[in-house]
Amino acid sequence: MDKYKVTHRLLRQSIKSLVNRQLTSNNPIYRFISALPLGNGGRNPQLYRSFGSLATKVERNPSFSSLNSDDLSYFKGVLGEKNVVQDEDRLETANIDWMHKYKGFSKLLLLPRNTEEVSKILEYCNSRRLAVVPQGGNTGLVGGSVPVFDEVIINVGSMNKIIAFDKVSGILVCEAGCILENLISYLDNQGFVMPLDLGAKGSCQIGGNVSTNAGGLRFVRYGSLHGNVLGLEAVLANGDVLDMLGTLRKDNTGYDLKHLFIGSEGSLGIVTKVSILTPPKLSSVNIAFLACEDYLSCQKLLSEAKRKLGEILSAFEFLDSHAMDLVLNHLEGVRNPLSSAVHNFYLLIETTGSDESYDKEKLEAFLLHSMESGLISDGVLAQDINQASSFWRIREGVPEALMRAGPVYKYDLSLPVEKMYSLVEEMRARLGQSANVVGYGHLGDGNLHLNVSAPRYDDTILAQIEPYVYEWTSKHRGSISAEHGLGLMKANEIFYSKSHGTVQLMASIKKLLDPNGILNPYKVLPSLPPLLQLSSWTLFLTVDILIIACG
Ligand code: FAD
Ligand code: 2HG
Ligand code: ZN
Repeated sequence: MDKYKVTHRLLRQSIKSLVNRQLTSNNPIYRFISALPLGNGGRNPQLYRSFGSLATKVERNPSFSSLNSDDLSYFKGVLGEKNVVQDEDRLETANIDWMHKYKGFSKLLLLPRNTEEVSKILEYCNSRRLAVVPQGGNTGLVGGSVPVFDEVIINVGSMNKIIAFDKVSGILVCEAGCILENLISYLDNQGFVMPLDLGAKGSCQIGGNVSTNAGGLRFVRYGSLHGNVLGLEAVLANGDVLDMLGTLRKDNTGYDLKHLFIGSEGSLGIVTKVSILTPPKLSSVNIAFLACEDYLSCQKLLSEAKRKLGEILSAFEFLDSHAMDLVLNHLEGVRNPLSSAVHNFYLLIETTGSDESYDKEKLEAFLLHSMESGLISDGVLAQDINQASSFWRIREGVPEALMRAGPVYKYDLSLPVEKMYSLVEEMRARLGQSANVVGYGHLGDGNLHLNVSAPRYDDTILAQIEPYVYEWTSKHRGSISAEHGLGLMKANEIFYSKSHGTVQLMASIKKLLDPNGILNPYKVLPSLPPLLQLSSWTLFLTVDILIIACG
């Protein structure tokens, strides 16, 4: 018994000295790894350093193979020459994320056309220990959609068929490569709406949306994809096809495993088909663009809107004056629909209902009352569809405007609404003139998009932001990822929002479904030094079980 205790202590010490060299002690990954039982590694590391996070330093896992000519022949045999892409220009695009912040070095992009092909290539990659990164529209904002090193990129964009649509139930079944905007148009023609809408709709794929559990602009009305996705088909790392493509609203036959794939960012399998519940399109949509002078008024307006607009409220979005300035300065053809006076906050409120005169009356009465009580300082109601889209363009255009402004540090936080904007103000005070701190987001869902627009990517600025933002969020019991996921950027920060026990269980699930860790490595779960990656989770459990067994 004592022998085991001593061994365990020695192992812990060796791990600690290893980890100490790599991480600082105030980093939660340090605190986690220091509890692990065995360590070595860090030999001849191929290091990856991104600007996304101080802690984003990872090494290529040496257990992964490198591509060879036999691999290429195999893929060409399965997919055909033209779906095995080695063209440098196309690879360049697929290796870089939307923000141009994360860059990988993949030499291969595979374009399967059906589930069987996905299954064959994954089975092969698994047997050869070739790491892969599933990629959709590559609009992800956390570095999850691009390779870190030389992972093979798999994009199901050619799988873009609508399989079925039931006009009675509103259930849509489609392939994972369908572009979100195409689904929105298809449903519109059928008299239905997609429960998900977001600024990247022109490029993102439904498989990518499901894999990130994207939230978007109508979450306040239709809720999460965990509720709207009724079923899916996914291919596991070993090539097994999991058919969970149900179209039932109610099904309590045991564990509902589709949820594992919603929001797991390609780390557990490749989503190939999806079934989604879509609500009917209602005839009356109204949109107001409003100004508030302080954040408290925005909050009060939100609680009033929930109470007074209740069942017709379909969006409640906000942006501060910094976000508005960026949009006005960087996007062509965008103008402020309100009088030229500068306001501190802008809100976009949308209602969707079935009775035109009743809905409009309701919204107008709400706005009038809010104006009289001083919550709103100015406002305008869209008179036609063009005006409505110009209001949406302002809100949806903020990420693009930020991109055009230059380097940006993005934080996507869930926070209690009353606390949310204090973080933006504190960041402004911390950073002074060195950066432009911008706050906007889905106020109705308690989701802040804190963006720091800087003249350049700079470790000094980053050190002012992180870990402060994460600690602040954790202190207020928020989430460090409301809707964008963890990707590479926040894999090592997971402990700010999840307990050690939860992360261990997540890692066990990963190990079970993807024992060789080939699916989107270095993302979502914290990365460990190479030898730890090999077997740490099993060892962790084994040694702890031994200790428990030996008292
Ligand atoms: P990608 O970016 O290609 O991939 C994202 C992740 O999903 C990666 O980890 C990837 O490995 C994985 N993945 C992709 N396809 C599959 C698949 N078939 N199977 C398994 N894994 C897969 N997000 C929001 O939540 N709300 C918003 O309002 C919002 N607005 C945005 C606005 C803009 C302008 C931009 C650029 C991004 C926005 N995003 C938003 C972020 C982004 O998450 C979404 O755009 C979208 O969900 C990503 O889909 P994608 O097809 O581009 O996936
Ligand atoms: C949005 O709501 C997106 O516009 C992007 O989620 C947020 O750019 C961001 O930080
Ligand atoms: Zn968002």
